[in-house]
Amino acid sequence: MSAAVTGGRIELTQVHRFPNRPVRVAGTLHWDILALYRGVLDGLRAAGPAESVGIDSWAIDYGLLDAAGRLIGNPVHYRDARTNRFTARVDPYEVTGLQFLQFNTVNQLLTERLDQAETMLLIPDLLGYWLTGAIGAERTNVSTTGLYDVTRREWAWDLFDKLNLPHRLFPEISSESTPLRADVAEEIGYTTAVTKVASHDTASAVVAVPAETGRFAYISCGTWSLVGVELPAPVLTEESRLANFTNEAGIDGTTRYLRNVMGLWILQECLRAWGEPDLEPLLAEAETAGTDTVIDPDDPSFLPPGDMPARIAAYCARTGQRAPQGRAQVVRCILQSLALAYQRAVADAVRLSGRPVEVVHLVGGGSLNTLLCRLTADATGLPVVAGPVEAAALGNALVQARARGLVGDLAEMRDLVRRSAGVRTYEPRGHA
Ligand code: LRH
Repeated sequence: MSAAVTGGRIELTQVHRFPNRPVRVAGTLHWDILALYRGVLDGLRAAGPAESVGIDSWAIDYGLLDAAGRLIGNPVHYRDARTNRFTARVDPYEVTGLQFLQFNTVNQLLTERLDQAETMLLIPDLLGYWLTGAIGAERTNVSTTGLYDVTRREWAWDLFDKLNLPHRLFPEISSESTPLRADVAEEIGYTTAVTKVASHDTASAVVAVPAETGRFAYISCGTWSLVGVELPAPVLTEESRLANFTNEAGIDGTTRYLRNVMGLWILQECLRAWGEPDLEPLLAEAETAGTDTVIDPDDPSFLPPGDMPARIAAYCARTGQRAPQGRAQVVRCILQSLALAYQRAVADAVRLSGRPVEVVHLVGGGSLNTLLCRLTADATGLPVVAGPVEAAALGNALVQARARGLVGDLAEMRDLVRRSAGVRTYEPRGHA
């Protein structure tokens, strides 16, 4: 995406899009990281001379470098089965404040042989290293590893010793901009600098939430749905741990207090299983498809890629419910189940943080799904403000714009989003 700030607005333009297709090799699910890097280079070339570049991606996953700075193997996908054996957390909640997800970075690292590894780089830091040659870790993403001390705002060094993880792996947390390597500049046709943005996509998306006051909840709605509130400090209580809420770092010292809900992944996998039919007609049918069936989107059976319609049917059999009949009912079942999961997460976030909420901002690709937005407004009993769609890209660009003096604090960035991006409000229809 290229972005420009002009005339009190920020405009995004899509310049290049490339697929992200994981690949299973000898039983292990990997990211095709070199294909992604090629996509980045093609995108930078197509964007033409850019004053600055910022990188954000999904969290948690990483590549390992050897002592010569070479990548050791292809990064493994967090949906790979290698972390299935983790059924309880290994990192202390009172230190990391992180929700338990079996695939958290810390757990993934504990499955690896690390003797050849010199450095661990999270995905955006790895791409940044290839572009610039500079090694560093970006804070918002570091906060998703289970190896970050949320109170001290540093790597949790004590924890490395307890878990037998070598200190050398973890690069300094830095926020410096770095110029491109000369050979990369030559390849894309211009030079520029990589600006450190909120490299965790969800953190970037939260920057671009067009909230007017602090009394909002957000749903960053894409493959995952990240549901929560923005706070000045982490909540590390026992109740919060039991509710599996996470305290991820946002920009400017904010805390993203949220829960991961499995999200549109379940729908995406159904579409894949059905041979990628058009979504629009299915959503139209799902409007009136009568089914009361509700799944728990966070059931572990929905995590790995596979035949999702069959897994939904199996879940219904296990929970004594009538499986949805036909595609429209399956879609309806997924969306109403997500809306209920959002309602629970918003209610829990409010209860556990004490932060009152008047509106739910639903940002990301899911904001185009009118049925999901409507069901969410109905389930939460709150107005849902849907949009911007490209929230992560906008948040990424806003932080770059700020580094160049084009916009001020978080409130100003959000003003800019409100002036620039279209949003649509869904009022809740009365509860029965
Ligand atoms: C969303 C996301 C989310 C993480 C998951 C791995 O893209 O970054 O915040 O928990 O991917």
